[in-house]
Amino acid sequence: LQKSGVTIWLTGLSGAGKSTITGALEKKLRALGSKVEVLDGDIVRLNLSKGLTFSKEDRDENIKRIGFVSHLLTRNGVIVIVSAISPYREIRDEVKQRIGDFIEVYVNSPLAVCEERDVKGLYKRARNGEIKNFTGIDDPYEAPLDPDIECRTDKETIEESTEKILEKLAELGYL
Ligand code: GGZ
Repeated sequence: LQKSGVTIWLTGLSGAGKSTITGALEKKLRALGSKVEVLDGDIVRLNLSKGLTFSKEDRDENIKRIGFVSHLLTRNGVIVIVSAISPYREIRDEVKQRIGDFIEVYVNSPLAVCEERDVKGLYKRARNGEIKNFTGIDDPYEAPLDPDIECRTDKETIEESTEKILEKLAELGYL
């Protein structure tokens, strides 16, 4: 019997740790023999969503496209890991309804911590005004009200965050 696919959707600020958790989770799932695909916002924006800006309209369009592809994969038994800021609640909820087999993970680290890490130097540039509409600085982030999982990446390790997601997958029968 083929197991049902599922979309694991990681939402959170830039620098919160979405990509890091995604990488660790992908590795674990592959080791377990699962079929996995990753849709990472900054890579999707080089391909599927090339040319889209960071306006609300374009962010929503980006999320719709990612949601569409995730749906196709999910219904074919793939475990899809999405890593995208996806700052707007309404479009996240819409995608969740559409896909059904969906686990929302709030990758939550305080803005101050993300800004302190500033892995790519983007927060500094946003503070300087070199980048406009940067999430958390001069653009909104609407946190999930009732996520399936919350990872406090400022307080827990990558391993702990990854384990929580794996446990949830097992609990819901996706593993
Ligand atoms: C937020 C931005 C912006 C602005 C460029 N706001 O941490 P990163 O660098 O590597 O990933 C972020 C990525 C955000 O793309 P998403 O597709 O995840 O966003 S959304 O879901 O809102 O469509 C960040 C970089 O692009 N980046 N400019 N203004 N992040």
